[in-house]
Amino acid sequence: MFLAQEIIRKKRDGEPLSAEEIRFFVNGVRDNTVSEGQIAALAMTIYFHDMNLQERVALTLAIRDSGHTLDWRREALGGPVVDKHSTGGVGDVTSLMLGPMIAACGGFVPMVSGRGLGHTGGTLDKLEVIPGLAIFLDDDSFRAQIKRVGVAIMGQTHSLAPADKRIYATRDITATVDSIPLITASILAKKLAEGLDALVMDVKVGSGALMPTLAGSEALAQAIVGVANGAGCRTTALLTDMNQVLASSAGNALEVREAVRFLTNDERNPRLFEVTMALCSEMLVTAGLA
Ligand code: IUR
Repeated sequence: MFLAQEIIRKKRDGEPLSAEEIRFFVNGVRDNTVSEGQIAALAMTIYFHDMNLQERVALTLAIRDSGHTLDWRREALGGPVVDKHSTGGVGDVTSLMLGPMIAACGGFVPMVSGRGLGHTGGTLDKLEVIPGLAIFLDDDSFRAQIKRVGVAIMGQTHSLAPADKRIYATRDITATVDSIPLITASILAKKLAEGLDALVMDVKVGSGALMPTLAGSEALAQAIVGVANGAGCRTTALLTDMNQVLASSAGNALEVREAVRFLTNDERNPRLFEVTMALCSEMLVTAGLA
């Protein structure tokens, strides 16, 4: 048994936290026994003191395990479960091509996607423009679609990494969003809940990126690769340019149309083609399909 304020004090005084302390705090976030003020205090002390690799892995796994996680063993899929995640860009519609491309190569892509953050659109926002498309699937339909066609993209349900929602909401109003250990845990907790064998991160670099400097993007990419592999998921990252719009279009409906035109070979913007092919080959290699 721990006390949230003692965990905050320990981190405030520069001592690393144990996996048990981190899990206790994160479960308290989920169960509402840890207050918003306590989340804010711990986030701020992590912002200033950083976290070592063990703490980062423990934070990621504790947030992942705060909710429902997917396990594909009983589906006997016969191929690796792999996903790609981008830190967000303008005209970044690569997920809509990579899902079917990887499925066509024998991989299985259970993509749980989010909405846009800041000026970037999320995959969910894009899919929502297709009239009648169900963007929230129940567990059985999601599994059945993965088994049948190899790819499914859906929105994050309340049961996926629920502690992340409260932590992110508190970071957003306390100037603690831009902390590498907190960003890493937030992104990876949700991705690792998909039960992946392999993950490729597309970390954007440039004026339109989450991390505006090259050094910041490199540090984030290295943090994500280190933590994800430490958590048992084979992971690599590419740094890709976000000084310009990635596609020929920007805007949810236009980008979905461009993705379809890309897949049917009617129009392939060279920049979008280069990034999509680079991510696709990285996914195939990381997942062991090539
Ligand atoms: N995306 C996330 O899922 N979490 C974060 O903290 C950020 C981006 I910043």
